[in-house]
Amino acid sequence: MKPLKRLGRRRASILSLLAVGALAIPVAASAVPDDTVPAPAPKAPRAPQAPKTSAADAADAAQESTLGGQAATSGRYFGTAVAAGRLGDSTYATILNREFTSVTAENEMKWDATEPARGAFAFGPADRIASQAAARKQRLRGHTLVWHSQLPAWVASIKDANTLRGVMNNHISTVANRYKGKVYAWDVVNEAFEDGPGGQLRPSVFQKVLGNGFIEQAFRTARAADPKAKLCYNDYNTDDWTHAKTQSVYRMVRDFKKRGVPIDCVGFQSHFGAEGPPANYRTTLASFAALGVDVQITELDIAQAAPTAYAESVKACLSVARCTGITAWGIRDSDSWRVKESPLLFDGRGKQKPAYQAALSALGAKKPAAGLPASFRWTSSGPLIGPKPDAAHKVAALKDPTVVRHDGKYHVFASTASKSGYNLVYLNFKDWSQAGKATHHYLDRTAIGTGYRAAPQVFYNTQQRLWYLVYQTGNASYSTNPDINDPSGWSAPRHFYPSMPEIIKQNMGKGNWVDMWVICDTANCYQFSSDDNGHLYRSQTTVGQFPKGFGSTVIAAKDSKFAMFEASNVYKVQGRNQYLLLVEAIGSDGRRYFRSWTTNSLAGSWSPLAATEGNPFARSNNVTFPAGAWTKDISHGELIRASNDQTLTVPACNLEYLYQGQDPKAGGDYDLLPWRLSLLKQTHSTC
Ligand code: 9MR
Repeated sequence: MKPLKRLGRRRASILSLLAVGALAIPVAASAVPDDTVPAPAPKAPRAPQAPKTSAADAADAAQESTLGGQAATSGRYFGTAVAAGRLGDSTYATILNREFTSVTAENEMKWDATEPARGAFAFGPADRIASQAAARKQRLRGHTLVWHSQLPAWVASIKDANTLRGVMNNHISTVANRYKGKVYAWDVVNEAFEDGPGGQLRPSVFQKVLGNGFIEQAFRTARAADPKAKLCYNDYNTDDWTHAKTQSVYRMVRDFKKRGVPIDCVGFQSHFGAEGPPANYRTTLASFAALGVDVQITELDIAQAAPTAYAESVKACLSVARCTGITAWGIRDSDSWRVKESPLLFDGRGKQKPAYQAALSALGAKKPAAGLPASFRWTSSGPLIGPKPDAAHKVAALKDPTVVRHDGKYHVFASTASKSGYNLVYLNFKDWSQAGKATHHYLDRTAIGTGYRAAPQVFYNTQQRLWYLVYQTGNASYSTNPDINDPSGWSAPRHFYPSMPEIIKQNMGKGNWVDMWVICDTANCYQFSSDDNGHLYRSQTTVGQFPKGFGSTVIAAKDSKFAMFEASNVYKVQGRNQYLLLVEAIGSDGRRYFRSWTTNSLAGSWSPLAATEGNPFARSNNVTFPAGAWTKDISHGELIRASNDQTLTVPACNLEYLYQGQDPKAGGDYDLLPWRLSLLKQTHSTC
């Protein structure tokens, strides 16, 4: 918004342009206010700077969560089975180290691997897994000490109970001792129960030779060998609460707890078909947990990796406080023992599958915040706020609004235009339907005072706990107020700059220094301003020094005079490492509209977003007027923000823009043009 005192100079410059015939669009001269002067025939406005997106992409990627990271937010781990032979595969290792916070040796700690011949222990591959896990600070689940499968023939053929007991205890002690302090939980006994309706123990060599007590024996031996490791019973087909096998395991655990047999956890392998977990899966997990043991999903894989089935499995664990973690049984489909069923979270090339996203969001990950669209469409209200003249304020127009929502109310500050000059007005209201009824508080009655004040910007400085009103007085000025509801609380104007920065003087030509705008990131506060001559200026100070110290003024963006005219807004886009710049331009039809750019850094260069007349941020050609096209100008205004602080954060979706428009037929004295405030609402928002 131009300062009144420069009006004569600006009008002169426009008239001189008209005189040399530089302007092609015919508009009745007497009806043309200088704010709607036609611009040169449209050239596609130039981008101020070359596009730059890679830094944003990287920053967004860094914010993305991982399975392990997301599980950790609820104190859980998310693990995977690993194969020692694959640790050298870089795709595999990259995913392993990025996503998982626990590992289980898929085969390397089993009996056939660790004691292939009696007393001849071999730990090479298991040690590699253990040391890599330690180096990466991943938990290690020990799998498994006593299992009928992958059992060397020399054990399976033992017939003598004392011999087998000795062999079993020695195996447990030796292996558990080897990984003492490294293994967080051991599957002490694996798959001891039969499937089917009987629910009895499987006739393994251990059961046949040692009797049913072998399980208790194994747990007691394991506890003695590594008293700090959690000791688990692990099985499959124990997910459905009604199954005989589930009930048998449940009775065993209940009995162990009752008699003090050392058991700390129960593992549910959870090798599911495409239908995923049974409906009563949560009941199963919760019922075991209620016995006083931790429960864990230990070998999760699901035929065809149905995303909902993965989500259900994850949510079931999350619903049980003592479900302490989830392990997927492998990383890529090509690593799986069920390779033909593609049951895992990553495809053979290591790409995340839909099941991955489903698991991640079931763990509570928020979807990456949506970004701004590349084009905009709006619907406009009719005029909502117009002047309320009183005896001392013969106001002809309300202009240049700034708005925040605080304490359940919109607080709007605007310029008042009248024959006697510009000043400021404040009003608040609960919703837009009441905006027209709100009381207008004229701020020239406060310490802000009379004289030229215009184009306000309001925000709350969270460090100083003060509201700031930034506005133009010829210099860039501000007032502060501890309570936005109290119009009389504003302090007298203070200047940000001792005088107009040199670079502005040099580039402003016949323009005006207008529309000061402050926005801060975590380190610095920046002040943007326009010159009605194609330049966007930027000064900076530190957050700590603000409001003092604005300097190092540079041209942040430039274009031709009318393509980058005035009324710039700069915002942070919520949830993104992105900033949005809006600048008011004068179109080929002589009407006001907004162009937009984005950047990743407030001190960086700006890339066009919707920045042409054909694809504008907001212009009469992308706005519908259900209540009648009351204006052709979409002029100086403000986005409705997501927060009121100095970061000037706006949502990426469902944007609303409070702007000034005017009756297209209006004309005459510029200061008496009938500007009114109206609201644009974004349509076709993608989120
Ligand atoms: O995934 C393991 C596979 O590589 C082995 O060939 C197989 C041998 O029995 O064991 C697989 O893992 C099993 C796990 O140790 C216990 N629960 C069932 C798993 C899938 O068979």
